[in-house]
Amino acid sequence: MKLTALAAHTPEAVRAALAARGWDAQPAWFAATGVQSLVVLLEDVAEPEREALVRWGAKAGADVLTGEGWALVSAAASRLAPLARPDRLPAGLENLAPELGRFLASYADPPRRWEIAGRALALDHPVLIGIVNVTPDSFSDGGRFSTVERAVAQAERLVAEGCELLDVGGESTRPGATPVAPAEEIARVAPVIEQLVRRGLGPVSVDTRKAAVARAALAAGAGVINDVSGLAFDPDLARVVAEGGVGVIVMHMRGTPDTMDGLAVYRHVAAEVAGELGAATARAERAGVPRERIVVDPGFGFAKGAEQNFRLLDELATVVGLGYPVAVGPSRKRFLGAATGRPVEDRDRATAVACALAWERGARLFRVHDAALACEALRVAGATTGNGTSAP
Ligand code: PMM
Repeated sequence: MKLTALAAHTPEAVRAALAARGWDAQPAWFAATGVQSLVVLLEDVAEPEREALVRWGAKAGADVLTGEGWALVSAAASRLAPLARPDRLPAGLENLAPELGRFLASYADPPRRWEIAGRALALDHPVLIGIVNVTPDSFSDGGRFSTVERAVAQAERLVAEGCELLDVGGESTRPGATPVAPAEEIARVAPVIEQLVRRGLGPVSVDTRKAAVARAALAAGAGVINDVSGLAFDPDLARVVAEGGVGVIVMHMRGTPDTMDGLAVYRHVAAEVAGELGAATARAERAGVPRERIVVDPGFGFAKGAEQNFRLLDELATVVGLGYPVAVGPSRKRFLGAATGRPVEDRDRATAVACALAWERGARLFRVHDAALACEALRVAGATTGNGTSAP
């Protein structure tokens, strides 16, 4: 007998092994995702549910680690699947089926498109979002592109380097930045968005927390709202997204740029960020935003210290498990400086590496200042790991 240890971090190795032995594409993919080992953390577990889980685990051959109110369940996807089926659920676990069913469905068939205004962006390859900041005080390129002409020139360069979406922002969200009145923010972003759309340099997203600014940006032709507050800052913003029929990036943060650094306290950063993002997407869906229009973003650097950002990058698959496409924005941020010792103007290589790692863990969209380096890194990452793209 000859033994080969297969790479098990994605279904790819098993799919390829079966395909090489004559299996058709579809059954090979389903079998490969089925044998993939998954670990789910269950919280708010009542005592009878915990007992039912332990009994099920012993019978099904799954590992169940539990404490008061929680359980970690580790098993192959195919073994977990019956727990998501109301007709095959063991008694006492009825509350588990809907959430687990949703997770398993998006795990086996991750979102392949993101619906934005009037079109969709395909997510079978890394999608670069180019940053066009029109703020006088943004932390990395503050002031350099503050006129419309300069913003357009920067946008042209970003598109030439491979960006598929341009993110225009008129308010810096770095810690301690001066808040900008809506009228001033509109005066900064609307003319730029109008010019970009007129020149066919789009689609365009607007980086704002405010409903009034979002409305003006949509009128100017924006197709996406990127809200760093995760629809928490302005209660009207979710409705503007829903009524505008546009895409939305729901980012995780806590507090406001002024207070966020003091709120970077987590017991388990990836699980808490995913939980809070789940609450934010529920806000969006309650306001009438269809699931297909929502992208989530863990918000690197927002209410997170360096170590927490790296933990989150490593455990990004936890955020991917929410079932929405994931965007990341590590570009030039402080945590990359903490690891490399490089100043803000020399962090594009570190950004490119962070993007490649994020792709490997399931991120699909990458918000960057310098597109050329990130694009190169993501081409290599994309060619190496399909991350679900080999699904038939
Ligand atoms: N970071 C910044 C601003 N907007 N939006 C999303 N979706 N994700 C981010 O990580 C993010 C963002 C801060 O960086 P900047 O001042 O360079 O734009």
